[in-house]
Amino acid sequence: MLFRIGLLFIVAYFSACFSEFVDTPDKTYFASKEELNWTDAKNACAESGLELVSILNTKEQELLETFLKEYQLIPEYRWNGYWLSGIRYPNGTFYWDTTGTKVGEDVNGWALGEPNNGFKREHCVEITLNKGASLLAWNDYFCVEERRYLCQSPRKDGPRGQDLDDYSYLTEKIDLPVAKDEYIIPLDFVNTRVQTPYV
Ligand SMILES: [Ca+2]
Repeated sequence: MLFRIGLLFIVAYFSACFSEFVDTPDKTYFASKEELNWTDAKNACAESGLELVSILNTKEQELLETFLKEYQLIPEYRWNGYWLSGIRYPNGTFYWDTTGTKVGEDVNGWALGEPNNGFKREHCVEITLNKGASLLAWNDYFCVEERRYLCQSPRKDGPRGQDLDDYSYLTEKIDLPVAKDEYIIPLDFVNTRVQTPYV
């Protein structure tokens, strides 16, 4: 009896941990159902014993794309992408937060014209449609925006990144031009997409 109760508890615990992810048999990649800002997404992965996805080489880019295609998780439109672990460090260079390696060192997945650091505030890396095409690509974007996110099982070997002392610079309040309580982001990527106000 105690064994059964213990088993039920364990199942319930892990079900709760992974309930925020799309139910797929994949043991490497996990796609969230919810949308969070980048820092919250990083923490959400960690709370489930996972880490935000980093892409270190062409094979990993292909594996991730295969996962998204296989489970029909490809973004339907440009603004429906996923956070990855890449961030612009205070020194201006992009690193994969989870491995501490430079973004784009062995595989260049940036969309055409990216990273463009719009308003000098696009510090986080997302993977989404490449300017409306069916191809997936990376884009730097505002970390305060809420996105779905991709976690992966922690790497068993390879480089490990160290957490920064302070991630708050990523999600600091952004003062953008305001029009009727809405922000207009005049990026060539989006032209006149209407944003909800940052808070
Ligand atoms: Ca960008």
